[in-house]
Amino acid sequence: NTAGKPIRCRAAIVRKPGEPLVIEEVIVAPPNPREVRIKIICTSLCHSDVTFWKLEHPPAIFPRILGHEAVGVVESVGEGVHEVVEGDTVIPIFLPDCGECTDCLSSKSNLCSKLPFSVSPWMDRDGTSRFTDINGETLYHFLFVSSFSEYTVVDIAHVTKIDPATPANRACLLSCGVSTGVGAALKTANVETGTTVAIFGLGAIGLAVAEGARLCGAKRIIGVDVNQDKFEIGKKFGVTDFVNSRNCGDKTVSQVIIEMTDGGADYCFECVGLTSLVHEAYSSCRKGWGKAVVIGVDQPGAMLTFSSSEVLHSGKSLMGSLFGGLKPKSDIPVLIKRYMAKELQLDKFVTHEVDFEDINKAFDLLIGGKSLRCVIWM
Ligand code: CXF
Ligand code: ZN
Repeated sequence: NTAGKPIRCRAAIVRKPGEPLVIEEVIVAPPNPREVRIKIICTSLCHSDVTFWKLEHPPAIFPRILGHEAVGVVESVGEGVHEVVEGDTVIPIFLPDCGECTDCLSSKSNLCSKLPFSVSPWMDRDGTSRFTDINGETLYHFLFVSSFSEYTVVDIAHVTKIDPATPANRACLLSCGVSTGVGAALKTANVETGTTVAIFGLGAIGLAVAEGARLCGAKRIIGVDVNQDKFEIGKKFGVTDFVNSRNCGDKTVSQVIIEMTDGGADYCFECVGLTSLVHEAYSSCRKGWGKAVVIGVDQPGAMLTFSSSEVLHSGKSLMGSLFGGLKPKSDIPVLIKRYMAKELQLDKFVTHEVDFEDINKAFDLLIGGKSLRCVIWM
């Protein structure tokens, strides 16, 4: 029995920005009150891992254990944890759900105000780390999850219990990217049957928006990308039309979409993280009721510019969507049920699977645009 004792196990550590991860022995402390220690079964690589792996500018947040899309089994729980017990199958999620604050109690928000979301290198509640290397040096956390480790410690507000029958290499996808895209269509935009959707960027998130829009019964799903090959891939996820943004001649993408749809799409999703594309997405929305949803993450401080009249005369909405507007503890089990009922399709997101030793291959595949999701088995 390991409860209450430090655990020595393997973790993939980023020592310097952009350098290959190194698998080392680390010490994982027991969980503090309201924390859970989890044995990771498998994890998958999301673009945010790559973004923070490369992040150079000071202060340097290294050495660090990345990884935030995962599934695991509870090894032990800290004081005051009653929601899960040893042996439960859980998904750690970067977005907290304390269950007590005004936002968590409201069906209209997924932005917990007791533990406001930030990109912190520590545990959420007390700003400390549970990881040290074998020389006693502190290792930083990532997005309150740090799943590139055989064991990790996660605050109970960031833990969702799931059906243990869910295949692990599918469950982990719901921990970040796929949930974000599917949720943005289902929950943030609330796409209606028979409507038209435009998706800017057909990476895993954009394709997950397509999957969500398909589930909602959208009639037309227009994919926008610079890479023509994305149309064939997109078709597997319900994309019906394609705009190659490099091939629009002297027209803007929004002009092309407005012509294709006789006035604009009902819902537009920005899944790249470029303010210029957010503007194009807004312009591509139908006046009167169009909704533009921002999912992509641009550089910190990047600004959006809109003229007063283009907003005033438009009647459109511009919405931000973190984790697809989903409330982790209540909405993720519903997505799992829909997967088990063969409604929500997850299989086609997994293009590659590797063993933990080969974690750097997962980085190469994602950076090279070869993979949607690469599952890493611990
Ligand atoms: C993102 C969400 C926005 C801030 C950075 C991290 N989450 C997961 O990929
Ligand atoms: Zn992510």
